[in-house]
Amino acid sequence: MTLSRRTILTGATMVAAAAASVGSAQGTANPPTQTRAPARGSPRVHTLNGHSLEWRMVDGAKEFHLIAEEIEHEFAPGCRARCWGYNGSTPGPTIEAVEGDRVRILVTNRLPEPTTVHWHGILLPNGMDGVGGLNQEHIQPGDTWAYEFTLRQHGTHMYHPHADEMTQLAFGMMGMFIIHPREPADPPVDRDYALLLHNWALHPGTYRPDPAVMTEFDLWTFNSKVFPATEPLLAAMGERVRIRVGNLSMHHHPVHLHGHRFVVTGSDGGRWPRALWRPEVTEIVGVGQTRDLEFVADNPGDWAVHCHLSHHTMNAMGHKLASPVGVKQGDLEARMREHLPGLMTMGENGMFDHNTHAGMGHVQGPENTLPMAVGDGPFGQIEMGGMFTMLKVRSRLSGNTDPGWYDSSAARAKRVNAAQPVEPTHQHEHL
Ligand SMILES: [Cu+2]
Repeated sequence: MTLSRRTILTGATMVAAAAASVGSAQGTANPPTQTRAPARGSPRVHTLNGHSLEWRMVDGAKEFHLIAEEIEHEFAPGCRARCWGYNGSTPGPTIEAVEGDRVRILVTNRLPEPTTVHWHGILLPNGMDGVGGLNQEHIQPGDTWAYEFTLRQHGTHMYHPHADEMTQLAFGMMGMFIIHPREPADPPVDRDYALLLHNWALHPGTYRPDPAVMTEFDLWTFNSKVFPATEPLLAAMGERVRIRVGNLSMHHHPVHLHGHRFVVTGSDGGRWPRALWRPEVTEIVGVGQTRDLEFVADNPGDWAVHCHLSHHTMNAMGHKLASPVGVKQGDLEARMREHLPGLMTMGENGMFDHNTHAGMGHVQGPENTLPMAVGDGPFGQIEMGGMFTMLKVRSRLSGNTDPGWYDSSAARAKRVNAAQPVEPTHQHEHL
């Protein structure tokens, strides 16, 4: 085993595979098959890297079936973990219904411990609220319970266990619950995306999240994926786009969109009156909150969409090392290599070099651990991870196919020959 400079950076002990090999998910039951558009004029929600839960009409109610179970989850190629989720995925499938619907949601517990489901933000009878011990007895392993209520509102909501939350949320149990309005939204949207924010304490070299961690997380995810495994958002020029963002992580996240202004049009409380809509380019989505962000895609290109906390657009890293930036390392590398073949010192001039090498796969970290920052772009390493994806706006798209990189050659920053700063003038007197 050789030490790498990533190891030096992270300070991570080379943990021998801490967990047993990750097993495959337990089977899922036959899902209902009927599905149809939720409401006239409303597009179906596109849950990035995910899907909506199918339902069938039974005794006058839309019947959904959630199966709580252990799953094998991939955050991005090179990083997997044994997580808990619903119907084979984390987050669980998005539940979509229409205001006024009667819904029945069967919940089967295939976990090794009791669970419940709380319907976060949904107005319902007290006995349907899903707080274990308060509103109901817990759902024991092997049991199936039915929740049934009529949807009296519309908006962007969520679902998650209200039983051993510390473990069950940390392991990935959550999903979106989207209620479309009975009347089409005004103005109608052409594309409706859903993103659920979460954080994971998947320590380097391990295969199961650590539920005891409260602040120092290793992975920050959009729909339980990290960049570059996060699916891009697509929009054709002129289309109105809604991004529904929910947050069931342990941190607040300022979600930032490049190239466009959006208006914040709603929250867990439903669609806001227009007088409350406000233009933003960054919107903080607090823990337990949802926000609806809407904009017209009117600026072609590949635009970054990300959390603006820079550590949230990175993958696992050490939190306790002194900063190496500006520290002259001299012949340290050569001398240490005598004892640690393959070692590379790093960080003297910043982290760019390290990110580039790591992103190209030249630096091996602990097993099952992604580089801090990766992503091949058209101009080199994007140096991102975690909560990062792209909005790809094009004059035309072919279905949901990724159109590839945008050709920005018509207007692109370029290198110029001007090493000295321009002499300051007194322009401020002549504005
Ligand atoms: Cu964040």
